[in-house]
Amino acid sequence: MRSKGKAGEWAFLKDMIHGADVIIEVVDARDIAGTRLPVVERMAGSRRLLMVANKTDLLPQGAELPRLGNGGFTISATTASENQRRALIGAIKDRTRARPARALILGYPNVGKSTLINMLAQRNAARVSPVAGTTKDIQWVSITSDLTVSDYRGVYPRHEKREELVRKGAMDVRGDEETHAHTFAQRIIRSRVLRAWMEKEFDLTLTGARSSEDVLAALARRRKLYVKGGELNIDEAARVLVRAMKDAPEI
Ligand SMILES: Nc1nc2c(ncn2[C@@H]2O[C@H](COP(=O)(O)OP(=O)(O)O)[C@@H](O)[C@H]2O)c(=O)[nH]1
Ligand SMILES: [Mg+2]
Repeated sequence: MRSKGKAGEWAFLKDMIHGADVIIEVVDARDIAGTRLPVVERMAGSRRLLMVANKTDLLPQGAELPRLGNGGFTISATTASENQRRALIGAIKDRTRARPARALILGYPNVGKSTLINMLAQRNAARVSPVAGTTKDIQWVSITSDLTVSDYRGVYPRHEKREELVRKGAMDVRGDEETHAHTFAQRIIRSRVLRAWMEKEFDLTLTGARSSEDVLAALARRRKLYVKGGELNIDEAARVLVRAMKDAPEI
């Protein structure tokens, strides 16, 4: 487990987990297996653990909601109804008899932990940002008179590969968009779902696109992105694609 490589961080988290009544593990509904935190799950124990799969609104149209075991919850923090909000509060409180209950929210960077808290609290209590690594310290937010939830920075397994973190939206790639845009463009070529998404998102056609260069060139052409002298501005196309990636139907 790591976050900014700070020594003692893991020991701190362990204490936090032991002190909390409920552990809410937020995962990305588009890649549940890839955004789980097995170490946290083990430390929390199944009785206190509530898995919440967020961003269901980004799943491909017509896709079935993932089925989670052990009373897990699927939600879109940005579009949840009042009924869903109440149901989630109920599910959290069902995990403990303690009143007030203290729930600790943990998950990868950018899965929507802060957004989820703001939705529950019905106010902007936690800072939300598309940039991974925005929530720095632990922050307790009161949801109801008998439920308090904590916001914390994103965590992930220590040995996780950088490309995997990028794929999961857990790492800030500003300044290095081109490399990542090429990787993503290659996935677009291979995935029918991503290809259809990109064609619709940017109103273009990828018929005949065989390489990541073709994909970025198609985007540059469609957006009329040129450098001086009339060549396509692939750098800018890469930045546009990277910005759009976080809302793709597959990660
Ligand atoms: N489409 C969509 N975006 C979301 C959802 N929840 C959060 N986001 C976005 O994901 C990004 C990261 O959210 P944030 O709450 O800061 O994530 P955190 O790092 O886990 O606290 C922001 O751009 C949010 O607007 C959701 O349910 N659906
Ligand atoms: Mg946050």
